[in-house]
Amino acid sequence: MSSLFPAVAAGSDRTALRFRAREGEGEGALTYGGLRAAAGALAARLAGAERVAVWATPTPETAVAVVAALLAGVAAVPLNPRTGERELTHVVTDSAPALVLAGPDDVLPAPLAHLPRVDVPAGVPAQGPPVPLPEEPEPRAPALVVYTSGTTGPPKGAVLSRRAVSATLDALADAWAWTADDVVVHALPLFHVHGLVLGVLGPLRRGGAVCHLGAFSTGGVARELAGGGTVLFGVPTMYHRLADALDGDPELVKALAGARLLVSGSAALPLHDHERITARTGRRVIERYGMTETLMNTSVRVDGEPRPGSVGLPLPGVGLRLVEEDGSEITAYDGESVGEIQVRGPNLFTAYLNRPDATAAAFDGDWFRTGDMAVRDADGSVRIVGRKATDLIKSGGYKIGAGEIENALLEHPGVREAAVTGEPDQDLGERVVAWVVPADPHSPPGEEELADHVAAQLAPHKRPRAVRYLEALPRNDMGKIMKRALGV
Ligand code: MCA
Ligand code: AMP
Repeated sequence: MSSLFPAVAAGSDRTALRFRAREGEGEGALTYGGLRAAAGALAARLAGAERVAVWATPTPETAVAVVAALLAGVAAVPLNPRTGERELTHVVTDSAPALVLAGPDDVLPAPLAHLPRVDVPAGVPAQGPPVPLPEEPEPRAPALVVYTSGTTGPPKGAVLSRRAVSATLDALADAWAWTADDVVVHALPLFHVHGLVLGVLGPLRRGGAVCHLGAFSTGGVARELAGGGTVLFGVPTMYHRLADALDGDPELVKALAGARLLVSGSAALPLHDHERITARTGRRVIERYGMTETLMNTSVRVDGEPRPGSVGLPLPGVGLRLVEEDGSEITAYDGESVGEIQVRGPNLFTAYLNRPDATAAAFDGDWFRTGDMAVRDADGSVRIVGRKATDLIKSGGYKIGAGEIENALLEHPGVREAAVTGEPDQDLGERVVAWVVPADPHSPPGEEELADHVAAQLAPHKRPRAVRYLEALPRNDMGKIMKRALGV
């Protein structure tokens, strides 16, 4: 029978997880044997639940909690521990978890107060004889529910099956020659696909190791890559900061030059940053392209041509087509004809939880409409040139819907009207900008007050980085806000 994590089931003395934030406390690392013992014991307490929430701090407890849920055949719903009141309430109401898994020292906020809490013990459990692991459910059973923003309304929960997780990780292993000898270094949050599925479940499926930095720093990346890390995962903002730091930091240059693989994803890595990194380290950054709903679709291959600016070829098992506005398929690989990327394959999500309407609207038959616009080059590789919806903002690699921020701003008593746009930002790719008509023009709410309001209701990464005050929003004859007149 197929197993999601053969190396966990086998247990061994090899290192599985290392979390640098716990350095010095002796609790930051787990072997496969330790992970089997910790997650196996916890799995026994989750049996029978449909879904469990995981307070997804960047700690080994989060990894143990998610692996325990997967061993138990229970879907895990990772929660951003910085989520504000309104968004957290939505996520727990929508996903209705049976309980919440958290670290013993975590303080959980009010929207979780009604849920039974199960603490994930910190540290390595005393190891007796291996606990028997439950039978694995069938591959189509849900593994994770990951919340992702749309253009309007609150985030939707993408239900990801066990098969989708294993298919995407095995396809990446093929493209990247990813093995049990790899040590993946990263500092990504563990409540999204990039950090959790690729960055934690990926190394565990291979039987290799993950080293999590706790928080991103160029020094931390240099230290871990010099100290045995082989692969770096990051969003473009992280690579931009690494490129900035290279000039004055020979240790960092050496560390990046010595890595087996540097992988960027979640948003486009600007050519300028590709070039700066390659010029100083001799190494090329590989881009892969995915989505919460689809997991990974394409990647530049480690054994292929280096292609800065391209997200590479469809991964094994992934069907990809470009479709024009009128629904016709673009067959030319001419590097010029732009169409929407549509994908199908075992990597796709099953549905949006409780949202059959949104699920149906997202598909054309079995093809998922990504909303990303691209061209294909002569060799079939994909270059992303833009996005269909201007109301989706990618900031620091996080997807943010303009509508959810507008709704939060409108709840502030000092705001009469609001529109939110994304503007180019060298560090973040795009920054969130709020255009606000104050209720009282003589005492408009301050920028910081509005940023704090959004951070407290939704999440800190969704806060506006700039607020612009207007007397009225530009509207067309139908009363619709004309965002293009706001400089979008
Ligand atoms: C500032 N802060 C605030 C406020 N202002 N907190 C509350 N209220 C405020 N008003 C705090 C923040 O919480 C944070 O705390 C600190 O100030 C800095 O915040 P921020 O500026 O947001 O962070 P940053 O340094 O700019 O972060 C850059 C980053 C981050 C590290 C690159 O954006 C990041 O981790 N991005 C990864 C996104 C990601 O994983 N996306 C994957 C989804 P403190 O300093 O304590 O932290 S996409 C995906 O999964 C698909 C499948 C794919 O393709 O990968
Ligand atoms: P999310 O739903 O948060 O997982 O974000 C998915 C979106 O991130 C995709 O639809 C793309 O717009 C974007 N994305 C991910 N990887 C890349 C990449 N390598 N280049 C450009 N855009 C990317």
